[in-house]
Amino acid sequence: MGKKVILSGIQATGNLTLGNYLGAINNWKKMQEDYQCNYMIADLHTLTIRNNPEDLRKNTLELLALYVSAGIDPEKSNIFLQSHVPAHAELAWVLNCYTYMGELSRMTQFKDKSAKHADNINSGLFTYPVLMASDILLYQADLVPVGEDQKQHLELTRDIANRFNAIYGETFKIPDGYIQGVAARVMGLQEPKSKMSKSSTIPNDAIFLKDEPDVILKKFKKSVTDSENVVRFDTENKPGISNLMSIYSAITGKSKEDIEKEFEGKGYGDFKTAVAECVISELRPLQEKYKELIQNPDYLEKIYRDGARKATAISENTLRDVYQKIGLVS
Ligand code: ATP
Ligand code: LTN
Repeated sequence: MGKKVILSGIQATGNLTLGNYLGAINNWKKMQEDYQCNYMIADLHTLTIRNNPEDLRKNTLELLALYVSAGIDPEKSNIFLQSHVPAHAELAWVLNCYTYMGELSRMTQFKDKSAKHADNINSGLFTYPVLMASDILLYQADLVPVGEDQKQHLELTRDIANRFNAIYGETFKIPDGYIQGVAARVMGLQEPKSKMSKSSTIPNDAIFLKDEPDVILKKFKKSVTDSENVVRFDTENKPGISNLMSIYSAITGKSKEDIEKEFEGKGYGDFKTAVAECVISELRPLQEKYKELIQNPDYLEKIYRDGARKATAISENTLRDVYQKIGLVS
């Protein structure tokens, strides 16, 4: 039996955060040895909000460099840009015709993003999950490693695939989510009740992977806590401290109980510094590699060209099967 297949992606909006790293990329890295991995940059999804074209191009290449700096190895994993592989947009059109308005209306990401971009509630934002389903189903993915916030989109993907298979016979593999780790949902440092997000406009709320060490330290020092001054895990009453504990635990591998013991009798100041220091040293090698890679556009181009070739070959097989089954003349 061949290796199981993985597919995941991240939109090319701005800088990656510690949330993207701990919730997604860090898991991607671990899966490269045992799975056939496909990691894309969801540049078509990025169009659902307005972008400056030059920024989009720049963000896309920076994101590619960050994937590789974070340990995604182009020799082991297939790395590509979604827009370079035509089958994604093509299958999305077909699957739009097998997805109900009611289903899409229930998506919480759509509701959140509509509230955030009230002046641009476009139909792409509404059908965003159908394009995501196409990304996954084209590769017959077994597993989709994402953060907690994408769970609802994965459930919709499974519903669409089951519906299609029920009408036309076995066409799509039904994918499972892979939502793992203590940091599947990293919260904002200023607003620890909402997720850390790369498009956040709240100052000091997100740690960006490219933040300098002194900036990281400053952001953790300023992070919102509570007045108890006891390091104890309690997401309801102590969301700030609990979030810092999850970050610390994800990086050091220590359990919540160990962390509580380690900081018994110590104040928040010491704890915040320890969290900042572990994040700084976790990110140091990534940042050094990034500085090198971003100077080497030829190498980045080679990665996405090779990736597009491989991804096109895989995805066209599935698309051809779908077109044939639904009755399009070949
Ligand atoms: P945006 O602010 O542009 O919506 P985002 O930070 O939510 O971006 P996405 O591109 O939507 O990032 O997500 C990329 C991956 O990172 C997904 O797998 C998502 O689940 C994961 N992710 C995003 N934010 C977090 C978070 N705070 N904690 C854990 N995982 C996260
Ligand atoms: N919607 C995802 C990004 C994404 C994705 C995918 C993730 C687009 N296509 C396919 C997994 C599989 C997000 O994280 N916002």
